[in-house]
Amino acid sequence: MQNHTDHPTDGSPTDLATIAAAVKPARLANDLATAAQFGARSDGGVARLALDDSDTRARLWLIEQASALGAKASVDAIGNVFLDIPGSDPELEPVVTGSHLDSQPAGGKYDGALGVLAGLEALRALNDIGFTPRRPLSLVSWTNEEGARFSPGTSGSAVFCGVRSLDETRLIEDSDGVSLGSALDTCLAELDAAGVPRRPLATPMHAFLELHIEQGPILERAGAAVGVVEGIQGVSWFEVTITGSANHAGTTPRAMRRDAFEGACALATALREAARDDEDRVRFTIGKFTVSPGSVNTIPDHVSFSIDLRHPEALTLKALEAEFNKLAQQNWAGCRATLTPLSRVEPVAFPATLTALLDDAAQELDISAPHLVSGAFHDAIHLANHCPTAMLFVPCRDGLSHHPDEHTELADAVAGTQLLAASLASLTR
Ligand code: HGY
Ligand code: MN
Ligand code: MN
Repeated sequence: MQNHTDHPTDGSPTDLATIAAAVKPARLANDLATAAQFGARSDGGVARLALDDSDTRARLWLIEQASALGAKASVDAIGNVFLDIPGSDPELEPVVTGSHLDSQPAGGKYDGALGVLAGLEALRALNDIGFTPRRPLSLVSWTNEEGARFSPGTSGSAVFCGVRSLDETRLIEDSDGVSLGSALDTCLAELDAAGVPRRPLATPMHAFLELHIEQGPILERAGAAVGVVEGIQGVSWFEVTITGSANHAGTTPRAMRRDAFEGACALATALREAARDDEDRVRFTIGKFTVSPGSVNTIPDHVSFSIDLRHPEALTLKALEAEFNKLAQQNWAGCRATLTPLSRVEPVAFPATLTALLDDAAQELDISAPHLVSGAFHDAIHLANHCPTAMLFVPCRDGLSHHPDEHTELADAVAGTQLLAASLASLTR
């Protein structure tokens, strides 16, 4: 097996084992603990919603950390923060790693943050051993991956890659009516005040690598510390509304009712039934459900709920969407329903050339890293159409995520970071 060695400016060979050994577990643990303070919840979880004050402060902290090792910070028009390390050949396209700092409202310490901080630790480790990349090397933190405050998610990477327009994205509003654009301008003003220069969108990249927690049970069950991700399943988000008529809860006979809650429950059950598959590969979730006018003694006239639908095959996803559209056109307890698509991202497969490089590095570091497909979406789903892209996963306890108890063993986080650092070094040659 070819030994991936590289010669930093001082001429000493840098094999992958030396790079991996330069990763410092205590430094990574300390960064994870510090980042978790931005938007810390009393139950040990994190609430760092996209472009809120905690998110902005976390970005400024990250910029400070990376600038201390010579990285140049910059920010683009959708708020993606880049930290660039120059290469010995600055004309070459950069190798980029990163993830997101925003969290779910009742999120964990690792979703997104681990990918950003593993990237920071990789830069530090390479810096500590005097490794000068030939290609520039960048760390990025993408804006609004989660979509919990501003839906849909992956705004930063989607706008960066030209998949969605900046102007349309700025108009998205949160549940308080605050637009993404106004929250973004507040965040950008802080970064401007800190002297962070602007940069263009869609800058070319040689490759993008993202480390992330698996957010599922596969790696833990396999007893693996790291996984090489081959692709990401497709995802479609919808909003369903049911319109009936409000009336008095006590006086209105059943025959006269057009109860939007009754209609919504019947439709939700029918949609769930349509999504039920024997192989348990379809992922169907109703995560938000609102009833109005929301009074104990008034029959609801408006109900809306969200649908998150996922599958690794584009055709199956399409067939289910068609089935959902048919169901929404039926009459539900005398009420009318609408099914509005909010976002749709096709499944992506990562290039075998890149996953093979990760396999080689894992083998050289004696890390066993099984392959798997991601059930969760990530910013890599858009980067996959911008440049050669792949991901590394580390397990999380009981596969739990999007939950305050989300946890990844430090040893697994370190193994993933070591493989990331080694793979970045190989790619920047
Ligand atoms: O929803 C997702 O798949 C991602 O974790 N935001
Ligand atoms: Mn994530
Ligand atoms: Mn997430």
